[in-house]
Amino acid sequence: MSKAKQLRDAMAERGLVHIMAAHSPLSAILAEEAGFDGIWASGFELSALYGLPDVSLISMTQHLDMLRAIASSTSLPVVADIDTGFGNAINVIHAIGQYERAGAAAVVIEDKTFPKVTSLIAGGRQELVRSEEFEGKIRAAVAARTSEDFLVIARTEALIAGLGETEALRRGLAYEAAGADMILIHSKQKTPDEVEGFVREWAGKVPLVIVPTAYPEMNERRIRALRKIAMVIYGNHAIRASTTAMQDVFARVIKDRGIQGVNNDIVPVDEIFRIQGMERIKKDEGLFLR
Ligand code: SPV
Ligand code: MG
Repeated sequence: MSKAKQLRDAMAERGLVHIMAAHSPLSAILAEEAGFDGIWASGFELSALYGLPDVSLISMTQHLDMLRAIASSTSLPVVADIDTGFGNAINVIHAIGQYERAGAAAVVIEDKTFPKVTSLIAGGRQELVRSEEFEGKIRAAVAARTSEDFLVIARTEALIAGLGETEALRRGLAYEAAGADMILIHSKQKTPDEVEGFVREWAGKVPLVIVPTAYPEMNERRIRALRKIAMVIYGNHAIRASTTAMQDVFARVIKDRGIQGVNNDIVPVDEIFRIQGMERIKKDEGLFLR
């Protein structure tokens, strides 16, 4: 079964899928082991991995290479964050072919101008393209996919840009009419009110996606109560969790002038061997090295 079909089936069966961000095959493997339904190949996380801000500095090739490595290291479906689609509808057509072949199950395309500015930054320059232009990008993405199961998710940044609920709803419906399989509604309000208001008013037929980073109290119970959300993306928790762990351990090593204090608080090397699949290598050596 294709990963795209797997993702569609998971939503149909469970009603809601939990998608965890990853910036590397290692983080994707850990997300799979923890029990998530899919992986978010996050532009924010990959930018941060390179020590860069998420403002369209990472190239499509860099993101695609990481997505390919992630997709081949996990059995979970991967949802690709392709930002604004790397240009106009022509660039989107090219990107869809590349991402589908690289093993993505879905893409999320957002209606901001290129280069974009990361959504959650205070006072960020948030400019949207005309709705008609973005509808053309969605139509192009739908026309370019080779499998009907491959999901094209349209993300509106209307709330992030301060354009209000009416414009966000209008854009969501226009993107659905253009062929989007789902609508991602993003908000940076500190409480769920803004997104909950949008979801209650949503009259479209396609399900919604949210990224509740700014309003973390929006848990599964609250999401399910709204009935229209089929996917929740945890947008940056892999890079934040690893940053927390590294900051803590690095500071202790410097303070202790050695690694003796942290040794029992971090996973043993054997655990990394397990994740890397060293067991398999030992078996293959026994079988094939002569
Ligand atoms: C990402 O993870 O790259 C996202 C989500 O697009 S956010 O950073 O919240 O915009
Ligand atoms: Mg992003």
